[in-house]
Amino acid sequence: SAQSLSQEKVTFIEAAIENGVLLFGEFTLKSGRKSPYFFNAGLLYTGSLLSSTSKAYAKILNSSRIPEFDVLFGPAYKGIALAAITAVDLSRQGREVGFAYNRKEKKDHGEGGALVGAPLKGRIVIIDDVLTSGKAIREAIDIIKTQPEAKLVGVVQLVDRQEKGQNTIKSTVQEVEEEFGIPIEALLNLKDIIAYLETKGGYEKELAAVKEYRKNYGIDI
Ligand code: OMP
Repeated sequence: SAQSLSQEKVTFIEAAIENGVLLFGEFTLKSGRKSPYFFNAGLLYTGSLLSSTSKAYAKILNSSRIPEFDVLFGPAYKGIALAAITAVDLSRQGREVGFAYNRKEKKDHGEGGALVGAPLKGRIVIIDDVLTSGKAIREAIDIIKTQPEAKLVGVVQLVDRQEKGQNTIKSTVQEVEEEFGIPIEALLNLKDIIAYLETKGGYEKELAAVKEYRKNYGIDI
């Protein structure tokens, strides 16, 4: 309900709309789904937007929703910056964790290898941008799985679009949580975005389109 939307979330959603990070229109998603809204984390490009984003990630990582961990892993490309800023924020609060990411391209000189940063050892948390069908997060999990000394303990997304997964009628979150035995948390979800639009008013057309989309691809929430 609208009442469950914190002032923090309202501020973040408003900043996202103002800066074109959260857009309404017609978008074709990676999964092929045609969506009336899109969240582009690549447009979080000012210091203040990055700062509020890292603070929100850090808050979830410091909560009991995510277990203790050693390394934050940010999948290329958007996850890299998100994990980096969050590691900085945690450090400023006196909590030291490693930061690691992957390259998309293989490199045959210099430091070599597809992984950069902290060794992928110990308990790993993945930080990423948006969760739709789960393809992107599964690719990131596959990278962690190639590391024998790494144990994935959680995932934090910027936005959970609360959609159906790839193969079942379950939600993506349910599917991936069950398959890998880990919690998946998000700073924002579709329910928050809908609650915001309802509270704010003036978004009747967008709300109708988003609700129609949710009928096709959403999960019961
Ligand atoms: P799935 O791989 O289907 O879960 O889609 C998630 C990825 O799609 C994200 O990593 C984004 O790159 C991209 N995406 C967005 O950035 N914002 C959206 O609102 C929707 C998508 C998307 O294509 O589903």
